[in-house]
Amino acid sequence: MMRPRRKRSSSVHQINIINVHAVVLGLDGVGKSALTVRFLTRRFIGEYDESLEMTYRHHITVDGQYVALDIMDTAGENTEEKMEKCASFGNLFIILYSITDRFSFMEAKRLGKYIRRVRNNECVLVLVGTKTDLKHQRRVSRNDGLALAKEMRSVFCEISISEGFVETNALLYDSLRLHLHHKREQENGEKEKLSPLSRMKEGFRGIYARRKSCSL
Ligand SMILES: Nc1nc2c(ncn2[C@@H]2O[C@H](COP(=O)(O)OP(=O)(O)OP(=O)(O)O)[C@@H](O)[C@H]2O)c(=O)[nH]1
Ligand SMILES: [Mg+2]
Repeated sequence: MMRPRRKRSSSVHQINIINVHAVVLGLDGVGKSALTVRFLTRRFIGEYDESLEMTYRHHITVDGQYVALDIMDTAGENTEEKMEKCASFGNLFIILYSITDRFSFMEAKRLGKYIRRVRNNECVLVLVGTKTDLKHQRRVSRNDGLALAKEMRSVFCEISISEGFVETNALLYDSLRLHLHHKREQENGEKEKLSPLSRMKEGFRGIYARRKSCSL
């Protein structure tokens, strides 16, 4: 005898997954592929045969939140066309320079400014100085890095991808945490804009503004 079908309960547990599109940017040789591979496999691989652009999908849990991370390891010259594509794909941008290479720092500045101009506040920027193990070849000071991060409204850290497994891993988690926090803030901002309370607040602001202008 066939069993009667059970009605689906409306309280079926749904897993909430957030999609994150991360883009790793920077001049040739700063460690974009090394960082991406570290994120994905926890290993450091010294050399990569080709300078190919690759996007990987990785599932990860951050503070109990499921995240489907698409991470784009960019390669080649940072042309206007490529930058446009990256800017529209990503919502989390990890911009690398090598602390041993002043030129790569200037490129990081150009890339960061471009992303901020195109995406304004819709995204999170993370500025990363790599190769801190090469202390004696340092050409970019930590203060320069901090100042640039401030200018492009990003967070900042310096790491060695080759030696610092823990710090590289922490960078990934902290970047995702920051992204989730930013997303929540933006959503709350949107909600507040639409809520009756915020409309009331707008009303009050209008009254105060008018009063102020009257008293002038
Ligand atoms: N000492 C040291 N070497 C590193 C570090 N990160 C990457 N490298 C080396 O730097 C070189 C370039 O690293 P990649 O990861 O290929 O750099 P990339 O930015 O992907 O370069 P392109 O794909 O050519 O744009 C490789 O020889 C890496 O082994 C680091 O933290 N310390
Ligand atoms: Mg590469």
